[in-house]
Amino acid sequence: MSVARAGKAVCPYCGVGCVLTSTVEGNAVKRIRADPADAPNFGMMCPKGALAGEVFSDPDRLTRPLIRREKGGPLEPATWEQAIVRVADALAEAPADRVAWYGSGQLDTEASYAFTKLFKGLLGCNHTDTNSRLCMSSAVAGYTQAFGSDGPPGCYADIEEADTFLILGANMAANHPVLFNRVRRRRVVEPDARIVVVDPRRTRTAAHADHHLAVAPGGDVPLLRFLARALVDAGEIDAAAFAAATDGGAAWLDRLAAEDPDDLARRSGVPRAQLDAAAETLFGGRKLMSLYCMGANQSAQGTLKNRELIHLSLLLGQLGRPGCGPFSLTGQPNAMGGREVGYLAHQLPGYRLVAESADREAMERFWGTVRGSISPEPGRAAVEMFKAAAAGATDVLWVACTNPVASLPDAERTREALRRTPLVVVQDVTAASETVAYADVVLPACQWGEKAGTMTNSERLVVRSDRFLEAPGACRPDWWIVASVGHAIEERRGDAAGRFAWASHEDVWDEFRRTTTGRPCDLAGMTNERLRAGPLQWPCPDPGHPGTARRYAGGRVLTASSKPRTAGETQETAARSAAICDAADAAFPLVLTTGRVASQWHSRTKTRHVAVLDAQEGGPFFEVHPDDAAAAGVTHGDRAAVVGRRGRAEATVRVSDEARPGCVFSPFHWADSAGPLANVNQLTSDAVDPASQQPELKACAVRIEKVEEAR
Ligand SMILES: Nc1nc2c(c(=O)[nH]1)N[C@H]1C(S)=C(S)[C@@H](COP(=O)(O)OP(=O)(O)OC[C@H]3O[C@@H](n4cnc5c(=O)[nH]c(N)nc54)[C@H](O)[C@@H]3O)O[C@H]1N2
Ligand SMILES: Nc1nc2c(c(=O)[nH]1)N[C@H]1C(S)=C(S)[C@@H](COP(=O)(O)OP(=O)(O)OC[C@H]3O[C@@H](n4cnc5c(=O)[nH]c(N)nc54)[C@H](O)[C@@H]3O)O[C@H]1N2
Ligand code: SF4
Ligand SMILES: [Mo]
Repeated sequence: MSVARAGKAVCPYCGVGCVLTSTVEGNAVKRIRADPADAPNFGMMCPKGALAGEVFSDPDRLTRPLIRREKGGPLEPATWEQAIVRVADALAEAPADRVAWYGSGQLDTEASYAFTKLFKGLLGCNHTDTNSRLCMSSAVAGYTQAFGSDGPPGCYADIEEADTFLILGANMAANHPVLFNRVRRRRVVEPDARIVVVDPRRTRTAAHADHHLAVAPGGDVPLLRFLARALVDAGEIDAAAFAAATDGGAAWLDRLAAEDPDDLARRSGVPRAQLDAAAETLFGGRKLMSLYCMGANQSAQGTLKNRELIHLSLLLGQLGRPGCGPFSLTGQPNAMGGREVGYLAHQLPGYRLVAESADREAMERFWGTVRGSISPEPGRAAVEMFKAAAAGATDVLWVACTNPVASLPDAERTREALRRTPLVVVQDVTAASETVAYADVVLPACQWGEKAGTMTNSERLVVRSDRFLEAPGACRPDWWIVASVGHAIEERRGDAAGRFAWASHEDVWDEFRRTTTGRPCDLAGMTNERLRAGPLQWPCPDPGHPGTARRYAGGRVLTASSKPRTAGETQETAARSAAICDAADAAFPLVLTTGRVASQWHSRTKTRHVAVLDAQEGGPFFEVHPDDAAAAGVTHGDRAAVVGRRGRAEATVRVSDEARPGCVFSPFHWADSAGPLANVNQLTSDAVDPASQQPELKACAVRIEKVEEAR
């Protein structure tokens, strides 16, 4: 196969989805440029993107399939045929409810669709879920409950028109840097623009805020209700218009009127005067754009936090208007695409649901499978999937493009799930993933640049990436690996349907795009030819359609009544009773929150190879407020343990008044390979949001103990 001398691809890191052009010499990336012609980055990129060519220098790169003949034995080299037969036989022989797939928002759409078709279509198994459950599922639930459909209403270009940015639970300066540059530039162009940041920590993002509200963990819902109440009390709201334009709005306003603003302020953990001042940035018909991420989603109240953010836009009557609206930032480069293919346990392609009989029948017809072959029961969501596996409920667990040992809450249970499951299949690019150590079959995949494929960024923009590098050894594109297993299972069954007989990624795309015809995320008009020419935003129903920047014009949404729905009383009551599930007490007086730093990506399988990035943080750390450090008897630079109800982790103490008193922050980038106690997910709680099943990774109760270093 010939390889191009330059290629365009979506940056392999965050959901901003910058398009990067790589110049290639030999089989190595020589230089990466952000092409000014390409949306959405306008010639910008951050250091991670600029240095993304260095990830190819991985000494642990997987280059051939590996098989472990028995648990405890060594991983030995194998051929693709041996590996595929081993996986296909195991999947075909196990009962459909004893197999599971755990994937990733970093897989391209083609691979994500192939996995969904293999498990839900061919095997009749809905136990498919991904790290998106740890990431975006509260946003999915929030949008779907409010608008009758997932997916953001607006687009990045709203940033250039907004007056007030409400950035909640998002450290954009570190984690969506190019998009944050657009926010900052807006304030230069329009000096009257305001930034309100809601985050317990004084982050790099908060440093740019006009108002930093250092919310108490679990305090977002009362904080957002306070802002809503302030709008009403200031006479900024046309209550009759709001009630008429929404489903449930009148009752919602009544409940809001019954709240006591002082009580809301107290529960938010932010002084009333600061809240009053921040509320004023919403007055006078100013255009509000809310930008939110894991501080909103990773919570047992994640769905309600999303809904309260949506309520603010509805109250202001701004849904569907340029420069306005609720905008959920996606984390991974294809977090959106995975939702479109329907890989979460309750979904089917094209924003369909397994619980809807019409949706199941449509997909059974499309896939040419027997009527009734798709189970009507939603499968196990991520946390439930690993709990079940740890309890011995699973025979085959296929993990692709994610490192659950490092990233799922309650790491010791994740390890137990992997030890206990008879056949663990791990499809990855590097043995640096902690999860590979638990694999019985390792499937080596191509990484970015070594394969072509399609991804959707935060603003529904669908981008095709080129292949411009030769993959090492026997690595194969993810979609090819799935298709080979699907084909082998059909052959075993004597089924000649050829459902996986795709010759290229373009064949997979062509099939997938047709599943979305007439659906909310309609991308049927995005032919391969068009995507080769440039990106497009959905909905894009036919090949002549230009794509859609903003949905819900005139405030009309996809619910039965076309009106947005407000949250119900039961949901609000539940949120009031338990702000944090794993709450602090005398034994565990502090709240640990976890997240990210600018220079590292998740479990560091990529960024550890980029010297400049890796040098930026010394290793795992706990950021602690001076008062809490003093109370625990630790000082800056000490080695300390953070101890919680499920385990402990150790790291270096950073004393900083950027921390909120009572809160400890630790990044989750360093896991088992950085030392036996580096993995902060040994502490995190598996409590989940009841609607979204998203775990509460942002809050668990801990105490700090000094560790005496052995001399
Ligand atoms: N450099 C870098 N960039 C990344 C990633 C990465 O690993 N590294 N990962 C990508 C992915 S997958 C994702 S999902 C995004 C995540 O992007 P972000 O959501 O910005 O990242 P986090 O650091 O996890 O959490 C954001 C903030 O939530 C705050 N927070 C904690 N608890 C609460 C709370 O109760 N309320 C509020 N309001 N805030 C709270 C934390 O203090 C933190 O500053 O980043 C993407 N971009
Ligand atoms: N405590 C705590 N835990 C968290 C979070 C938090 O804020 N706090 N955030 C959660 C969130 S939002 C997320 S998104 C997750 C992320 O958590 P993970 O998904 O576990 O993180 P990564 O390190 O990105 O793992 C991706 C894996 O895919 C491999 N890979 C890269 N490219 C390819 C490819 O093209 N094909 C294949 N097959 N493999 C590839 C990489 O080598 C790596 O092993 O972590 C979650 N866990
Ligand atoms: S902002 Fe995100 S997508 Fe853009 S270059 Fe940086 S990491 Fe890549
Ligand atoms: Mo994420």
